[in-house]
Amino acid sequence: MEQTLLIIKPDAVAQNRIGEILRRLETAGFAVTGLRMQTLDQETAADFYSIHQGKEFFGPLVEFMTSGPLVAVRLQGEDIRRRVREFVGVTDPAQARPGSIRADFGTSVRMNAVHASNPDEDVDRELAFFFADKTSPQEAL
Ligand code: 3AN
Repeated sequence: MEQTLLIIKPDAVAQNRIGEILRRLETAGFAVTGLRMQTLDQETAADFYSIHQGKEFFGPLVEFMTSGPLVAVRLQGEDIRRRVREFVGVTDPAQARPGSIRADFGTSVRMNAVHASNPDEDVDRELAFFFADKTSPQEAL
């Protein structure tokens, strides 16, 4: 079964939105199979976003992602990578679908409340930053 990574970013955590975002994901039918709160150090954040190294927003992005605790959420389901990306809305909250997580809780392109892995990128690599075991509770039963 396909898995993906969603991150509740430091802006959303600081606004006490953890529960609301998890509620929306669960209500939409996405199964949470892993949950971890952590504050990234600069090196780890830079490694996580290494695909953006050299871009003008890279430094501020790393600053922001290390500015406070985040919550990593592992989700599992059929076609989950594409469905979660669709669900959270596009990168810029101002352009995101009304009612989407980014439209409701994001305040700028940088502070856009959540990260959702891009299916065209290495999702397993992203998951490995937060979840050592790849086995979901469902699979272990
Ligand atoms: P997404 O998270 O929607 O896949 P990416 O992968 O293009 O977007 O960008 C990763 C993160 O980098 C975004 N979530 C956002 O926080 C930040 N970012 C992307 N483009 C910009 C930009 N033009 N200005 C500031 N931050 C940006």
